[in-house]
Amino acid sequence: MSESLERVLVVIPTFDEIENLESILARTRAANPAVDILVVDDSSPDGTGELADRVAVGDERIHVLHRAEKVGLGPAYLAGFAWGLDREYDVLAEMDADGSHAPEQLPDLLHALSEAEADLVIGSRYVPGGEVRGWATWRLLLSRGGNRYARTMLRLPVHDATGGFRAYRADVVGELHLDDISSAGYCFQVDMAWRTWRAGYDIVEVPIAFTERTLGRSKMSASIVGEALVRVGWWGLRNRSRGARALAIASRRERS
Ligand SMILES: Nc1nc2c(ncn2[C@@H]2O[C@H](COP(=O)(O)OP(=O)(O)OP(=O)(O)O)[C@@H](O)[C@H]2O)c(=O)[nH]1
Ligand SMILES: [Mg+2]
Repeated sequence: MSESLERVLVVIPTFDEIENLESILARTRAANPAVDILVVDDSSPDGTGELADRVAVGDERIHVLHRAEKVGLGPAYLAGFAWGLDREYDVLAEMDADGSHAPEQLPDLLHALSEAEADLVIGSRYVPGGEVRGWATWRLLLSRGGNRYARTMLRLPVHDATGGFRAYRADVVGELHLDDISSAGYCFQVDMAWRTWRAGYDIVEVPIAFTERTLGRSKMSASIVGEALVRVGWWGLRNRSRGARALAIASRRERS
């Protein structure tokens, strides 16, 4: 990995993940000895936040951010990113706590971030070599349909824009105007990918095996799906012919 991408922060949002937390932290540490980890917990009633505090006592590179209430994945990640930007990490990675994202595959994402000279690497279920294990057909169709919708509406050349296993160059995250993001659910992932793309940065997808959680409950809901449908549709209609990416690239070239 190049010199400038050495300090990696893995942000793991949690809500009621007490059965999954210790295992995901141990696996992350074992497979990625050099990374720092930030658990962002929204006052989980099951005590996930307190458990994270106890684990953090034994590993000075695990940190915990406690938030007052559950307001969605997007705000949790934004708080985690702000924490990481303040501390000048080089890379901000995202990973679920439920075991769907294998921490053993994080090195593939980090490697692609430096070697493929990407600005954002998405661990993708929907590129050759990627797979989904354990989902019912309806769930897979929903995810694939949602991704096709985002790709078409936004003309975003990404196969898994809703995927939440990612690594960003922190300096790029700092450029994305995070202050005006209000997306809460899956839509947050699409929002971030689209912002990255429109700002003229490069996105690379690497194949991952996504495994349905075996413990705890999914937080996916009809309102999360509805939010994504409405917002992505609106963004697409509003921005159809603007060529924002080309403009962003041209203006960055001019500045450098
Ligand atoms: N801090 C915080 N974490 C959340 C919130 N909602 C979900 N999460 C966490 O975000 C990650 C993904 O949530 P899941 O419940 O697995 O939802 P999902 O992965 O979008 O849905 P599935 O596709 O069913 O797995 C998990 O680590 C959750 O604990 C929230 O409101 N706040
Ligand atoms: Mg999940």
